Amino acid sequence: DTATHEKHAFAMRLHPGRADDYRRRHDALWPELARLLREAGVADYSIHLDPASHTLFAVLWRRRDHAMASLHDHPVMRRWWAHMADLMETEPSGAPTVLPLEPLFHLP
Ligand code: RM4
Repeated sequence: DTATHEKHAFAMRLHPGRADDYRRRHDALWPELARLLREAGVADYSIHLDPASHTLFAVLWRRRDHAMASLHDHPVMRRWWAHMADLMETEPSGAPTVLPLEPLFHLP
């Protein structure tokens, strides 16, 4: 419910030709990463690909008091990002490049 949760969307970039690998690795998402994300307040998380631009659109719900910022330094998150780094555009920190998305419309 929107009193306690908010929707959050952002984009990332996939390397061309890596969609199958990206899907396969997420089909086998580590249970400890799923647990970490849920414990940080994340739920109902999906990632969609625009195959023309190789842009990944991530949409999730999170608790308004979520702890997503703390994920950055978590060893499981860092290991997952290292595991994904050959597929995605990443920052020197190892985190995937995040392109902010501006919400412009919402039909409740
Ligand atoms: C993505 C990327 C994101 C992570 C998801 C589960 O490929 O690594 O940071 O939240 O996987």
